[in-house]
Parts: sequence; structure tokens; C-alpha cells
Amino acid sequence: MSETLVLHGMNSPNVTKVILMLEECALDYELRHVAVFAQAQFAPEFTAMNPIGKVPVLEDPRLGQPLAESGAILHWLAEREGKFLPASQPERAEVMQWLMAQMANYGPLLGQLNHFSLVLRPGSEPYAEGRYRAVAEKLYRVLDERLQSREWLAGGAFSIADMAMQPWANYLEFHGFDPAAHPALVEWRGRIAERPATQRAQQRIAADFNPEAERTRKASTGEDLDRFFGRTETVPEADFSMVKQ
Ligand SMILES: N[C@@H](CCC(=O)N[C@@H](CS)C(=O)NCC(=O)O)C(=O)O
Repeated sequence: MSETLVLHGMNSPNVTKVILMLEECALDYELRHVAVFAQAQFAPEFTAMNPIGKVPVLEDPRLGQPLAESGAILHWLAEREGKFLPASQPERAEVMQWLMAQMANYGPLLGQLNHFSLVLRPGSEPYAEGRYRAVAEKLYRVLDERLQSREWLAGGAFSIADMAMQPWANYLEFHGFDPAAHPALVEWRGRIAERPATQRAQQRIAADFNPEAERTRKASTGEDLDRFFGRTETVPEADFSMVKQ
């Protein structure tokens, strides 16, 4: 049986983190591009693998069924290979804490900041922009403060928590925050960027994903974009009366 793993994805942070792990573990894998700007994630073949319609999805012959959710994929690969997840406690639990923090906080909330402050016209959604900017400011600050006293995010060694977090931490400047105010975060990011596996991952992404991603993004229709960004006709006005009841 072929031991080649297949990763369905695109050139985005949640997919990049898995490619970092595949390279760190020197596994044999194929990348298959999913054209999210052309609605390929909603095709029945894809939703049969992940009903939520999001990349990444890993097909691993050793599992025998597709696996979605980048945190679950990183955890599976760490268990499969016995790498990048400490065997003993409390280090193992600490790595899982930061992996979960990335999955539950950094990914979803920085993703919303992308949506509100970068996709929409500036000023068109001031409440959302302000809220997600404040959340992001805290998340980046917490990361910087934590990394001031340790080389790696959790567990005392480079782990799946670092691989999960680094592609999202790369948004710091894009989100308008000052790198000079986050020196420990920037140094840690650099340590990961310099790893040979990270450089190989970037080369694979550039070769196997970027051309098709660029082509399908430019060819996307208004309907494709509405579906991708979840836009609907009605945007309700903010009403805080329920909060005060
Ligand atoms: N919690 C999921 C999130 C995956 C996710 O948001 N994937 C994005 C790309 S990074 C996607 O597939 N977007 C297409 C869509 O939402 O339609 C994970 O970490 O795997």
C-alpha cells in the first residue's frame, strides 16, 4: 500500500501549519489544491471528506478515512510519528493547551479581523473592526509576553503548538501592529522561519499551490466571493438592548 499522504488545501495559514509538520517529519506527501474562490470546498466530493467545507483535509492510508481540522491533523501526525508532542506530563498538556488556544482563539479571531478590517471597506463596520482589533492586540501581546521567557511556545521544546501558531503570527504587520513592540514574538517567528523544514514547506506551497490559487482567485465571480465571505443581503444594525436586560 502506498504510504503517500494527500493534503487537500491552499496557501493559507491553517494549511501551512500542516505542511510544516509534514516536512518536519520528512513524510512523503502530495498537495492537492482546493479552489476555495471557485467554491470547490462546497462540492459533494469535498464535503464528503469535511462537511464543514474547509481546508485542510488529510488523507492518510494509515487512518483509512479523511481527517479535517488542522489541530486534529497535527495531533494525529504527532502521535503517528511520536514527534513534536512531549510524551510526559505536564509538558504534553501544555502543548495541547497552546494548540487549542491557536485553534479556538488565534485562528478564528484573527481570521475575523482579516474579514472585517481588510476585506470590507475601512470604516464600513466600525464596531466589528474595533472589536477584532482589540482582541488581536491582546492575542499578539500575550504571545510576545509568553515568548520573552522561553524559546518555544509550550512544553520546553519546538512542538506542534509552534507550528500551529507561527503562520498566524505572520499576520502581525499585515494587521497593522508594530513588530518593534513585539520583539520576542518576532524572534521566535524568525527561529521557525529559518528551519530547513519551514523553507522546504514554503517551496512546496509556492510550487504546488500558488499558481492555481492566484489563477482561481482572479477568475472568481461576485457570486463566488459572496459565498466565500458568507455575505447575505441583510446586515442587521447593532442593538445592545438584550445585553442590558
Ligand atoms: N478550524 C479549521 C479552519 C479551516 C479554515 O478556516 N480553512 C479556510 C482556509 S484557511 C477555508 O477552508 N476557507 C474556505 C471557506 O471557509 O469556505 C482548521 O483549523 O482546519
